Amino acid sequence: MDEKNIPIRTYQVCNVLEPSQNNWLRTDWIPRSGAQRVYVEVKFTLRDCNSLPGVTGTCKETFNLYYHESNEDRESYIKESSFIKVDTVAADESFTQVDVGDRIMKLNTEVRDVKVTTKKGFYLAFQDVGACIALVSVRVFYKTCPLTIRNLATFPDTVTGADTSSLVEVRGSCVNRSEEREEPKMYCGADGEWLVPIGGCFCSPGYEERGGACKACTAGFYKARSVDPACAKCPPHSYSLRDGATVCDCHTGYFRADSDPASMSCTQPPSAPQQLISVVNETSVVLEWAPPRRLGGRSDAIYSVECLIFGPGDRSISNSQTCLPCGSDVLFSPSQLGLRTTRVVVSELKAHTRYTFTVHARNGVSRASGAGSAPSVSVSVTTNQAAPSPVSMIQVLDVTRHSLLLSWQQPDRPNGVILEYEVKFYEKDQKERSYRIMRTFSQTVDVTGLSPLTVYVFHVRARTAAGYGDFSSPFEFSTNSDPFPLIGEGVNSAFLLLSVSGVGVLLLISAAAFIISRRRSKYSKTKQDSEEEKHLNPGVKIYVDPFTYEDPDQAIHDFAKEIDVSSIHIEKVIGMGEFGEVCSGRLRLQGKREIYVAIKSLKAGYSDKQRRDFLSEASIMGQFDHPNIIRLEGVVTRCKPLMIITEYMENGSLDAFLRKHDGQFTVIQLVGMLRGIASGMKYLSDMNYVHRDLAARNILVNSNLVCKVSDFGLSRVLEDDPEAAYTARVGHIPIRWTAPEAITYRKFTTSSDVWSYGIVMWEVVSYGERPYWDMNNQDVMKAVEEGYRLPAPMDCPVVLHQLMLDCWERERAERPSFSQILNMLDKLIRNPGTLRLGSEVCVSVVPEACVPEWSVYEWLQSIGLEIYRETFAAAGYNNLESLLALTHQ
Ligand code: ACK
Repeated sequence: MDEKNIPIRTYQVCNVLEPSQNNWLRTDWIPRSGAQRVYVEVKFTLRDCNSLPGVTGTCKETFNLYYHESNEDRESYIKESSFIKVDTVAADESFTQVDVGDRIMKLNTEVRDVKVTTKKGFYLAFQDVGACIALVSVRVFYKTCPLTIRNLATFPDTVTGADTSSLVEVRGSCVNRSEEREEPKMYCGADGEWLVPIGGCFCSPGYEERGGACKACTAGFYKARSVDPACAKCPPHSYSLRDGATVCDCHTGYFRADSDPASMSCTQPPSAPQQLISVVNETSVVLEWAPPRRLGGRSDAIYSVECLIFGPGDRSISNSQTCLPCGSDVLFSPSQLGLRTTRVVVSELKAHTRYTFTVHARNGVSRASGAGSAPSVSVSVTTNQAAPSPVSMIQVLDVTRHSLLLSWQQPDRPNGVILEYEVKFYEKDQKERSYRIMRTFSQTVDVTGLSPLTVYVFHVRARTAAGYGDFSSPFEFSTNSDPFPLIGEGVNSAFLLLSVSGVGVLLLISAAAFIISRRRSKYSKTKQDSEEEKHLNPGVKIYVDPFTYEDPDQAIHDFAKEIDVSSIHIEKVIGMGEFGEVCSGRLRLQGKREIYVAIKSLKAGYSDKQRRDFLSEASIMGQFDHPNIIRLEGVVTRCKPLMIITEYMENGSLDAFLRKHDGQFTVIQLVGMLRGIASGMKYLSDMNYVHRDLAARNILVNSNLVCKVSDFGLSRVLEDDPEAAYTARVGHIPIRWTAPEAITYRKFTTSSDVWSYGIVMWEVVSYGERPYWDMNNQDVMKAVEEGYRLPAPMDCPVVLHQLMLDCWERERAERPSFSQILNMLDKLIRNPGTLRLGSEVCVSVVPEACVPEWSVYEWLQSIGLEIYRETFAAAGYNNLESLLALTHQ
């Protein structure tokens, strides 16, 4: 009968009075159906040996669970020795049979899991060694991560991996009507939970996400690109009649340019420009107009100016005039086509000539509209009489000691018949104080009566009926001085020499100035950097980088005590460090009691650099003095091997220690460890020391569970940490402990140490689990970059996980300081109620922000000491405040 007196069938055995029991019960063959780890849930009842009258030491209160993997589904006999033991199962609740009618029966449920990977199936067996036990039910199951859709990718029902920490990497496939944004990936955790979604899909154009699927945009809506988040209403003057539109069609009379985005309204070509006016200035015309009345809903109207010239037409018809496009010599400023302004200056026109200018307006949809010529407005003008344009070029044809023969071209725009040219010239030295004028009908002039070896300046201008044009720009020529027949040659050689050397000197001066200015700016930057970085705090000790010492031995001398090797007694090797063995032993210094120490030694055959790196750890450690920082006892440098002696930490490194004691500590104890680490880190950060490799493996634990930060070698981040991964940009970095900015651009700060501290918190609460499990470094970096953060470990209070998440803020300025973390942990320790699983508590790193209600009894209960309730009450400890006064004694 069960607890409710309902009959149940059981397998039972109760040979408690007979010694040497070995009774076996075996299941049929169980196919494993692809499972790699199966769970066995056993329900059973067990009699309390003490309640059985007359039993001796032979009575047991446990049974053993075994399994045997096999491909045979009908093995008739399996040897005992072929079974592998899963566990010895004890009851949480045993029962005492008071008497037959009034018994208190307790049903136990125990679950064990076992890896089954080698054969098609397995048998389970139960071994009784003398208990009084009834097996009520056995349920065998395995776990899967159920089919799910994440980021629009479908992930199939996936059987979990073989090990409790294994993650099965699963690639998702994009749901219907979607396309890959970045390869969708997730991990199936051992508990059947999906973890770390990376990448995903976008709904295709014409579709949007609704309820994890891609649904077509309805009529009147559209989606042009897969990256667009959702369907949007058709923009003005457009429509969509069918579902799944990727673009909306334009209403009649409205258009879309090729370059218009689908989100833009449909538009129209512009109407004609308005109010065209012209102002003639001799042979130039200024045209100005107003923009079209209708711009068609666009702002990209441009204008072009068409120019027609009226000329004498067919000579056989009197007075006939033809109209032709203007020649390419007409200038338009700023341009003739593609004008965005409403003003243009047309110059270089012929004098006394009739022109028609037509200004056309177009916009982005003028071509799409298919309309022939663009709407326009025209004006006709006749240019005025105008003087000839200046002569553009004067050449010298012949030179003598007293004459220069010059020639030039007719001006580009004579604007009429040229009646004569006027030549003005003067000696260059004289400037225009005295000049001479010569006039000529031809385009050459022989200028005589000049002085030898003299530079003259010439200007030429033309005259028509409309008067003189402007003078040409100045042209300089020199007369000869025999025996130097060529103009200019030799004249400037001295000057040239001077200039060359002058330029040389100038270059030298500027180069020197440049170098000096660079040096100065670098100096000032260095100065600024160092000032900024150190924000020196008077009275606070600042860590000194031993690598700033020219002589490393001086640094060691300043920060570490030399120990005589005879006072060290090495006992055994406890591990391997980067530089050699790590041993434990004893140290007896004169006048002090003997203490246990750890001894790191530098193996023989080291290089100078190795020696320096090895001793740098001692030079750093020797500067610290804090209960949560590993203490340096001293160094041996006067004889070989070189040694670094530190205090001995009985429990070794924290990660291994926690793995060894999985699940054995209370939350308060774990928080106590974290508090110690935070306190050590606060001390380091106050000293301006950035650790760079904070991880549980670099924390040591002593026999009192006190955690101390260790591993201070400067080179260690780059070399000796087995976790340090090589990345192309940044060298060796322990990726899963390091803040993104430190990975990406080597920005190592106290805030990046805070990030690592968050990872250490996660390691501690999960009893040494590997952060991000067996994901590879690339995936870890990608996931973190995409905002993924480690989930709360099993049984992790919400407050602690929130604190981890705060440490993993992307913006480093948003992360808490070690001092805030320390405050927070202190508060949690003082108010253990906040550490209840999933409790709705105020989560804050700001001191005094939250103080939950919690009784002394609840506190005692949470640490398993509720039996002392009365004792506490009797001693007057009635509220949590009063507990603060408690000492160890
Ligand atoms: O995990 P462990 O036992 O703790 O193995 C490593 C090994 O030496 C190589 O570093 C141990 N170790 C290092 N320093 C100390 C120390 N001060 N006290 C105890 N063990 C230490 C560490």
